Amino acid sequence: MFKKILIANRGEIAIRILRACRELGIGAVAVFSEADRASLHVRLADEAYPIGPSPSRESYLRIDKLMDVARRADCDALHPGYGFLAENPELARACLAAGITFIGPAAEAMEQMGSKTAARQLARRAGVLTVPGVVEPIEGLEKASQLARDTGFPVLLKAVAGGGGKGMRLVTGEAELPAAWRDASSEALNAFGDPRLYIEKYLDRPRHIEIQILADQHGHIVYLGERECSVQRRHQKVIEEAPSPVVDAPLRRAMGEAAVKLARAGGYTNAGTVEFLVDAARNFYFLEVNTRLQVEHPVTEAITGLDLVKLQVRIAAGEPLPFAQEDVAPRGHAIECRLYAEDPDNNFFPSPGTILARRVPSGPGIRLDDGVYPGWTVPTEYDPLLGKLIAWGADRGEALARMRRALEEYYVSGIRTNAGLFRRILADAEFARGEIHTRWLDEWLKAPAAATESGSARSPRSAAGVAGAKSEQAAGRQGSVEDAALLAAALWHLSKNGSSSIEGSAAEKPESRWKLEGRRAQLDRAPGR
Ligand code: MV4
Repeated sequence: MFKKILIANRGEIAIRILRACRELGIGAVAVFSEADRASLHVRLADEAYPIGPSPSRESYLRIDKLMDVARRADCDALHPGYGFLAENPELARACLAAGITFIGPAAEAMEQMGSKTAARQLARRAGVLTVPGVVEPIEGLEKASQLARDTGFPVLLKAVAGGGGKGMRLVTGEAELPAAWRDASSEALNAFGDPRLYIEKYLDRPRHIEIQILADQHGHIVYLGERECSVQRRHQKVIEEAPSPVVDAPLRRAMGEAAVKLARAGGYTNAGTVEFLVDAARNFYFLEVNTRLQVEHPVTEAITGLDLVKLQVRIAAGEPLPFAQEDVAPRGHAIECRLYAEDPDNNFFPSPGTILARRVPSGPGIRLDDGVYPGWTVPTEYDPLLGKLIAWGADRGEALARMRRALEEYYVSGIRTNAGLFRRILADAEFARGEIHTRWLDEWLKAPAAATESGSARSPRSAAGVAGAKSEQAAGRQGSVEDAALLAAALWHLSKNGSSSIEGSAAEKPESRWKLEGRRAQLDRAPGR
């Protein structure tokens, strides 16, 4: 087993990985940018090393700096978390060259899945159904026009190097193609440095359902059931749950076996996710493979009782999977809400700032994976994810009830969060019935009040829509009154606790004593000392 793991990430996922290290008796080494000097992952780690200025280009995305720390701190493995360099084959290669184990699949597997057309070819070879369309990058507009007609409109132009909706354009007819081609191509070049596009038949309002897999280095591959991730806003997942309300045992088995076939054909190892689009008739089509641990992995952990991060570490260390497919017995239902420092009442604008007070939910079936503390300032330079709230219940009804209850307990002041949005979504009758698809949230946000009042009927431009906008403003006002009252209570509480607490609180003075102590103790230690 490894002695020391470099955690090449920040925030809640760095802490999640650190916790796995602790349980395995492995040293956890954190890295931090200037903006993250006082971040919780730094405080909790056994060692922490600076890797540069706040912009991630100059810190968390610098392979050379990460490898330098890994070598100097004598790490024998590296966990990339998600985002940043997690799916960059160059980091896996650099680790291999330095004799440090990369906790994830081989660089070659990441490369194959990184090209969406190569992944589609692999799926076809493995006998897994893909969305109709092409499996080769398209040469130019002329060819595209022919292939779009062959596929049949409406089609989607997608970036070969894509993912996450970037470089994607819907084309409903021949006339739209030239402009869409130009736009998608330049967006793809901008985002990925690769302008190549391919074509898929457009599916209307599919569900996004993904299969978690684990593959060891001895040819054992298992699937751990699915996650329903259809509640998304602009290609960002907002709520995930397991199992999916529409997947029964035979469909789970069919999707799981398809995912395993694909992983086997691609020589895949470690944890991975195979994404599918599922249409209204419950046909499933391969979409893409995520070659990393995902944000939403805790819902799978909740229903399987497995620790995915510890399993990733053990697989990377060469251990065989400690169980077989027939031992995987999902139980109950889990749901996750992604808590963001953003303002749903102001177009989801990021709301960085200093957290003044925070009350964490707990009790039966509740897990909070976050990376923040009162007095800490949410930096502006990264994704403003505060953490994830996960509720487990014996069935979907109990999981939803626990999530509603936990959201009532959750309280943060000093910044805006999207917790209120979750309270409203969890009160929606359509959501409660599991009647969701990939465009559900974007449509729901256009008429939230109509949705919560009637539960389903909504027409964004109707009178109900206008009334909805009004009541949302009222809710916003009520929210700030509530915030002010709670803020006053928190300040009063602080002032009651002795003279030093108010002057000494990080909310008042960023250079507080305890922060300085923390730095002295941990942050500025030079590697190797
Ligand atoms: C699609 C699709 C419909 N038909 N492909 C969006 C991001 C990228 N990963 C794939 N995406 C989609 N691909 C075909 N052929 C609809 C989407 C899509 C979507 C997919 C998953 C989750 C949310 C989504 C929101 C809008 C569109």
